[in-house]
Amino acid sequence: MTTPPRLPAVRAAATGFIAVIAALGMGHLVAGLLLLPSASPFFAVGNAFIDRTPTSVKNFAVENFGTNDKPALLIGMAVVLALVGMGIGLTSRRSAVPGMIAVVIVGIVGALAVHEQSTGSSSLLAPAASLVAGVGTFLGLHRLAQPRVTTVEPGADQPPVGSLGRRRFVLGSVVAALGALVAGAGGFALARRVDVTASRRGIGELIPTTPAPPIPPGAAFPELGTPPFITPAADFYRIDINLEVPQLRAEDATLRITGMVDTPIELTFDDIRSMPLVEKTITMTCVSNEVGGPYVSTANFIGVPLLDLLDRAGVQGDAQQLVGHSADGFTLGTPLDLLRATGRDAMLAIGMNREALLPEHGFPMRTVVPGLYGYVSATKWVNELELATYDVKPYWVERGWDGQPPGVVPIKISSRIDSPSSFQQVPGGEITVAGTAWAQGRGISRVEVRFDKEDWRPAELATEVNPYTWRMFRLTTTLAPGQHTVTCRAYDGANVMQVQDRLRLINPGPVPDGSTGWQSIVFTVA
Ligand SMILES: Nc1nc2c(c(=O)[nH]1)N[C@H]1C(S)=C(S)[C@@H](COP(=O)(O)O)O[C@H]1N2
Ligand SMILES: [Mo]
Repeated sequence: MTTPPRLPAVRAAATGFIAVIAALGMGHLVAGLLLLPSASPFFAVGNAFIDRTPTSVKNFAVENFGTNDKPALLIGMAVVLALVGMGIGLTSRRSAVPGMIAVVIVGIVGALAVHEQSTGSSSLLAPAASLVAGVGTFLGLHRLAQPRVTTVEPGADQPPVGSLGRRRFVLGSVVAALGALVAGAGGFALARRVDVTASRRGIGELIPTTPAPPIPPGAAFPELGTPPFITPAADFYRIDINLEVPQLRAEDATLRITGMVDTPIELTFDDIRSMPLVEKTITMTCVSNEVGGPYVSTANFIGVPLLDLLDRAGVQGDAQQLVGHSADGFTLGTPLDLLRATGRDAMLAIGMNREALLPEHGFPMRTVVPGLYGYVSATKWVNELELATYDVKPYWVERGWDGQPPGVVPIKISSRIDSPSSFQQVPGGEITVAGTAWAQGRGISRVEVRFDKEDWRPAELATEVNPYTWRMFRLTTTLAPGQHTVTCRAYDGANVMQVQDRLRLINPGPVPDGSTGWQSIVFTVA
């Protein structure tokens, strides 16, 4: 008995690698067929990873995995999986058994992630198909990868050893890899069958019964570098826990009001759309925004007052928070006292800037509570509003964040220099500093600007729109050529000054705590 020849290392590695891609492609295809993107093992593992981000870096996770682009995580996962695949191949140069066991283990990890991330037992069909594709591809390629031992008569023309075997292996690998890519792409296409675009288009322009007052001229200085007063929906900052934007149709959407209420109610999107719609100009902010950061935007939100909806259901006296449940599995809790303090300004929104919400901002419905950070106020893709005590722990509270007063604070006074930008070289002569300040709920009454170690000077404020919105400022001066530092600080409507001390996101004390500190920019005058 001779032992079978060892597989060449490259073929072994390729075998494992392609088996892994085949498994992922098939999983994605079946998830697409099922219309359950979260059943795709690749996304499920990514989301499970986000869920397990340790406490110390969760703020990092919110900021970086929460924004529009999550390539870092997805690319990192792809690289790790490629290496795992190659490793699996290399353990199986003599026999296919170790690799098969490894493929099955990877498959089980994927299935567990899907089980955790996706509801319904049918979602497990995706990892099951993945496993079958992975094992099948691995065994098939492993067989093709065996070098053929050809006995050649002495003196005869020899084909290069293994050339026939190599051709068959290369062909098999290419077919398997292409199949995997086509399956994966098919999965993406199928998941799009939920035609959100058509559903949004069907809604058309949203005209409020009670429009917001028009934005007065002079409310922003975009020509000087501030953002426009109203942020176009496509530029509105985005923060959420998802790798894939939930794809929901308005036609299928319902909102239930449950928990500590006299009569639970259920409303369809159409029910809500046909109520009198109000429009409010509101500036939203994320608690994870650093000093000078971009997670602040303003829109004309259109919807119905949340408190009107709650009145219909009848909130019981001992309820403490309103817990929003979302189609992505996310939950957040708004303290009822803080919600009530906003009167009829808090809303269940179905539109932004006269259009249906964009999918990434919660289409078809979300909540907006002015004056509070997003993580305690702004449930996107909301499908249930539950009245509860603080015993119910929403998503971030479960992960160690504060969910009730006094830990839940109103948005802190902040100001940001939009122009000049850091290390910008500005022409000599007159220079203008322009920026944005916000303290939703109290409004901004004053902004001061300081150059180098000079005295503070009052900046000119843009016209106030309402206390729930940001307020732009500007100041023009002449400076000597050379390097300068400009600093700004704002005061709220009660004349309270913005806190000077830098509070970074990761710090002792309540978590999360919005950032504080005065922003300084260094620039050069030519
Ligand atoms: N369903 C859902 N809603 C959510 C979140 C989320 O992860 N999932 N994140 C919250 C956070 S932390 C913020 S700051 C706001 C951001 O809303 P935007 O992306 O529309 O700006 O959404 C909130 N609502
Ligand atoms: Mo946030």
